[in-house]
Parts: sequence; C-alpha cells; structure tokens
Amino acid sequence: MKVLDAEFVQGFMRMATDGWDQGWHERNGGNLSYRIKEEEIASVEEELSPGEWLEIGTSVPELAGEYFLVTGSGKYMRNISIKPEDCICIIELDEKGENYRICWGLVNGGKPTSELPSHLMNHEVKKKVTKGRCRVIYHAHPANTIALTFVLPLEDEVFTRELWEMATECPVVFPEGIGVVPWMVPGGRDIAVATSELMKKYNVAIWAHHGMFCAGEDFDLTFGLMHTVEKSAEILVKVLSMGQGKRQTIRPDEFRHLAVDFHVTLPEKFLYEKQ
Ligand code: 2HA
Ligand code: ZN
Repeated sequence: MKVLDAEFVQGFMRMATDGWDQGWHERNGGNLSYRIKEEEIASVEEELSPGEWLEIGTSVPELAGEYFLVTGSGKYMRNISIKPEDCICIIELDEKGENYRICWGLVNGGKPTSELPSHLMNHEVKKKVTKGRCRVIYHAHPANTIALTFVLPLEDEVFTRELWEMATECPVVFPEGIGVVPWMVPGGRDIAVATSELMKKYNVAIWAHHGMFCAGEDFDLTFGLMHTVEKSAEILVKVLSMGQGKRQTIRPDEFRHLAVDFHVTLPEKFLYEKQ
C-alpha cells in the first residue's frame, strides 16, 4: 500500500487540518506524532527507504525499534493535507532508542518536529502506563488555555478544578486532572522530562505561556481532549472577562455525585474547599 493511502496517515492528516481550522496552529506552531502499529508499518513497507541515523537528543529505550509518523520541524499544519510528503515523515528508532532515521516523507529535506524529545518521552511514559494503548501525542497553541496561564496560579489543582467547573463534561473527559509546566525553554530535553513526568498521571500538560500537550489512544480521543480543555478555557476566559466573578458554580459535593453516576474517580486533591 502507498503510505498516503493508509488509514493512519489519513487520520493524521485530518487531525492536522482540524487543528488548523480551530486556529491552534499559527505559522509553524504545534506538532503531532503517532506511534505506528506493527501491521500498519508492514502494510506500507514497499515505500520505506531509510536514511542515515541521527540523534534524538534524549534516550527512550522503551520505544526501541518502533516507527512514528511525525510532523516536520518548521512545517505548517495548514499545508499537511496539501503536501503531506513535504511536511510529515515516518521515522524508525534504533535498538537503543537513542537515534532515529527518516524512512519516508520530508522529500524536500528537513527534520522531524523540534519537540521530538517531548513527543518521544511522552510516548515512552504513556506506552508504559497504558499498556501500549496510547498512540497519539499532540501539541498545539490554543489561545484561551494560554491566556489562563497569565492569570491562574500555575498549579495542577487550580487548573484542573477551574476547568472542571466550566463544563459538566470536563470531569468525565479528564477525571485524572491536568498538569501544568512552568515556563521553560521549548524544544529540549528539560521540558521533555518535566512534561513526561506529568504524563505519568495525566493526559494533558499545559505549558505556561506556550500551549498544551495531549495524549490519547487514537486521533479522535486526543483531538477531542484538546478541544474539550480549550472549550472549557474559553468559557472561563469569558466568565473572568465579565468581571463580576462566578455567582454560582459546580461545588465539590456535586462533583462527587457526578463521579458516582458517571463511574469516574475524581481525586480529592482537586475538590478542595475554596475561601
Ligand atoms: O513551532 O510549537 O513548540 C513548533 C512548536 C514548538
Ligand atoms: Zn509550541
């Protein structure tokens, strides 16, 4: 099969376009990666031609030998559906998880996303804690979520609780909560370590004054997660902008009732009493 005909590639391209349509990917902002299944990579084998080995910049031994579909560094999400072979690539990791080689795509040259260390370290953690089910890591720059990082304390508890309160579906969609990384230089190993540490507990990590990372089992769940968090952030921005504060909201005991009916566990650390 041709790479571009494969269902996982089609799903990847659709997600890139959906993110662009949401306004989350100005210029070359944001990046996406997918951990390819064995049968999927076998189905496109005829088109793979490995290049030279290059350093990842970190070590991900649990991902040794795996293949990923990733966006290219400096490439624009809005161009992916039009020129996929120029904008995205399939990479293979070596047997130590320290080097990668491009096997398809980026036909006009280039490298995988500048956030490759964060993507791969998140994949490594998520593969482990989900017993292999998690396959998608998505980074975007949604404006309302970023805006909140200027006015809320950069604490997991506060972000989770405030976003849960803004839409009843939120505690059902992300019952485990949300993590927050303070401002750090993007692109390197340090921010990758901080983010992957949060991914042990959460499926969402917010990067202060920068954007968001989401993890999920497939494209729908991962895009839907980002969409739900950002929608909730938009409501909070509107509420704060109206200037009078919340007159009423969902209270801790109401969250506890919701948890029973919807069969989710909501950690008590997010249900603190407010003064
Ligand atoms: O430009 O979003 O974090 C790509 C990015 C870097
Ligand atoms: Zn970014």
